[in-house]
Amino acid sequence: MTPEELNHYQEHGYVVKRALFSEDELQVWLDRLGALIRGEAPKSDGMLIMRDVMIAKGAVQADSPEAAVAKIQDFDRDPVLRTYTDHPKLLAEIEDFTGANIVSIHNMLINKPPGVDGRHPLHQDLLYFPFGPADRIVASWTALEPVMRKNGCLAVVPGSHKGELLPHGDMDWDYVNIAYYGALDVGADPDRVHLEMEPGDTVFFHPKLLHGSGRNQTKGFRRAISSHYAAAECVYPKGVDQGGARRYRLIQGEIKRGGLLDNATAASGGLSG
Ligand SMILES: O=C(O)CCC(=O)C(=O)O
Repeated sequence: MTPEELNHYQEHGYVVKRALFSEDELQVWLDRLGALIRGEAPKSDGMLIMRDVMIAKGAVQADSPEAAVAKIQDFDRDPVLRTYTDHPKLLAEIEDFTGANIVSIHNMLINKPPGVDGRHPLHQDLLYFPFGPADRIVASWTALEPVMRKNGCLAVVPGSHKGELLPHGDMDWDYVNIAYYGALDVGADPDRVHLEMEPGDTVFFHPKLLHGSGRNQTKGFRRAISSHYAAAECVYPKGVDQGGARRYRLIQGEIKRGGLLDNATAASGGLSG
């Protein structure tokens, strides 16, 4: 990151790097997404292929297997998709936020098919990461195809990362996908910026940044690939359940005593020495 990009991130809670990946690089992940949905590639351990709620409830009929899927969660053990999470071009940027010891904590492909509601309410990802400091956690989100307002691009509330983690809950909408919780008390219409992006553009954002996405009103998909990273130095507050950390993986650097992965391995003896 340049000093200007880091300033932008610190001030607004996000920064977009244009054309970080080429279309050839993206095609490998798009092909794998299709193969997984069609059952032509094996689901890796822990992977969840999540159907859209409107399809699952029979409110809309999908005209292809692809059109039924909202997202694929937790692809960290998929040998093809994890080349995104582990990509040296990404890690070079991620290191500016986490430092040298980088842990993979979550990843997903968002498919956003046409014909369903598919909105994601404004929320803060820190809800899913009960450890800190929050400033040492960061998301990458890469457009796999053109992403614009019409197909439900990301919307962010600049500066919201400077506030607290808000209470979250269920939205009062007819159809909301499982675990798409929304931040409560955000006000009727907070000032949002819509992040229109070309394939390969990548946004990095803070876990307290309020963000969400609109409905896909086109006939195509709006696909993106995303990973979350944390510094191995991150710690859980006393008494917080650390069960989720069992799935975390060190990508670069070393496990730190008392940090994320040391706690996760505590049951099997923790770190030696
Ligand atoms: O890509 C999107 O539509 C939003 C994804 C997101 O924010 C999430 O799944 O937490």
